[in-house]
Amino acid sequence: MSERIVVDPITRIEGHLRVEVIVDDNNVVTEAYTGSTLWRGLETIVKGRDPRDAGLFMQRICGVCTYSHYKAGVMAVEDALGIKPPLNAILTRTLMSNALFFHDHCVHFYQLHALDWVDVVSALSADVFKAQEEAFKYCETPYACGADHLKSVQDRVRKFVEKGNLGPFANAYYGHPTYRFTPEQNLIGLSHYLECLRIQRTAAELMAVFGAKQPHPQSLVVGGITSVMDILSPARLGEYLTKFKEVADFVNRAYYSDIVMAARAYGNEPSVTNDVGTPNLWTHQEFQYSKNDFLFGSGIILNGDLSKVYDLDESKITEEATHAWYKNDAALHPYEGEQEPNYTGFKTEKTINAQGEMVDTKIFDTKGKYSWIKAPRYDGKPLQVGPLANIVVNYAKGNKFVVPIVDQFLKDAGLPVEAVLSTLGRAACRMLEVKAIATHGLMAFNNLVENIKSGDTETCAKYKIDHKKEYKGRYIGNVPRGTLSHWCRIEKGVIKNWQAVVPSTWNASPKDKDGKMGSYEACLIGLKIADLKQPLEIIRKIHSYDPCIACAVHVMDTKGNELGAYKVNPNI
Ligand code: NFE
Ligand code: MG
Repeated sequence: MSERIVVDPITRIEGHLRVEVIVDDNNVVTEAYTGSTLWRGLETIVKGRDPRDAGLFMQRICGVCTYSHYKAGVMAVEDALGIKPPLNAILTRTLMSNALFFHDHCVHFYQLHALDWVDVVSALSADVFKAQEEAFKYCETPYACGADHLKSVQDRVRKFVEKGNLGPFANAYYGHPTYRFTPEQNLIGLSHYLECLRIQRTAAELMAVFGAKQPHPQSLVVGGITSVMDILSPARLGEYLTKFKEVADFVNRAYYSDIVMAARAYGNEPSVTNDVGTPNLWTHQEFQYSKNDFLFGSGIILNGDLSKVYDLDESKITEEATHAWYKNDAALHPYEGEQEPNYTGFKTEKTINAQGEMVDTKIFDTKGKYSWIKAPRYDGKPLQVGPLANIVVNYAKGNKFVVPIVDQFLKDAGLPVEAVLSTLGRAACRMLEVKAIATHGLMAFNNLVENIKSGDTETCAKYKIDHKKEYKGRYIGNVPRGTLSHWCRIEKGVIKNWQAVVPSTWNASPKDKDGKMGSYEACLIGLKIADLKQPLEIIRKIHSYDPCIACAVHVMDTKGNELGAYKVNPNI
């Protein structure tokens, strides 16, 4: 008999995501549905507004990758108006992207994902001397892994446990049979979890050097940047360099070695090695470090075939809403996109609860609409975006910055390149993305200093908006969760339409009209779950994408009621 497992909400992510799967008699997933239970509507809010304000509105899509949408909002308008920002502005924006990726990926792996791999309770029984020795297997100069330090980590966490309160470590399935680390390896991971709390603050400060604050930096404008005094100040430049090196050191000596340790320990755990989700991978160039060059390039891989990388044809991008709570189901190009809500709610089914009573249960209406997330498609196909796509596409293209880092990792981890196409590989690629930034992210810094020294101090391009003209433009780029695009149309000097097609929208997409799944759903099919009451395998897989549902659906309460109605007149 089949059984339904519901995980709602998936925690340790941004926003509200519900997962429903059906498992067969062998506990193998045969059907999967992932849906967002929250809508925000930023695309609607900007209609009729001044395009110069779009970036500031767009960064409110999310509280995590605020800079992604800020930059995308500004650059989509620049593209529409034909503005070319000066090199100093381009390079400073890249330095801010360095900080965003450092912050995002370190926080994701340690604070949001690590407890899917690291059993904190087991770490308390580790022998600290053995753990100190173990750390040298993954790094020549291990980070925060001396026996004394590890003992202090155990003492700090034991205090929580003795109080019967696991604090930030609560609500995990400790002791689950798919945990693969030894107590000593768990202790190494736990030590780095605590260190990352400090490092993420440094990464946030790194953003603030040229962005004024983090989250929600403030220094981009259409045409360029406003942190003019900062890029001209040796003290501020020095501050950037010091903080960058502090985070890069953590990436090199803690994050890298923990992923090598995970790859060796989990390399034969079927729940993280067997699938890639959607095998169509898309990434887009980002991290411009000179007049024409980018750290990461663009491309599309279809059906996991690494021998061919295709160029993007933007006209093939659509979003449809057959199974999403919007009025128009049709597949529309983002320039024509719509987002008028049409909430049809959940279905009610009779089920037997733990007490043996028949009760009404709300479940996804899987034949109808079941998510606020639309279904983006490329030439009708779902695409997977994110660090896995970025690293694999760039590796397949022979990117000179990416290939040596990936090859070294595969050697250290003892894995073939195909192993990267998996849940474990997704965690590895996220680390490899920041490893590439830690290694090469200062090219933009050095070029900025050289450019200023050559006498070019320009920071903003001049432009005019002609109210009689119609404009359209877009930003496509790579942000921490993958390929992000913003598409805008401007008429009579104000925004006529705005569409954000966001990484988590691609990956968390519901089914389309043909029943094709997004990557979250696809990666769950065939998954065997050891204990239906502790679905850690589902959570680990979904967490590996670093879901951001606030981004994906860009207000309602938990019962689906309207919270309030607001009328904004943009002309006042
Ligand atoms: Ni809210 Fe985001 C990133 C964007 S989401 S985090 O990265 O854009 O998919
Ligand atoms: Mg959108």
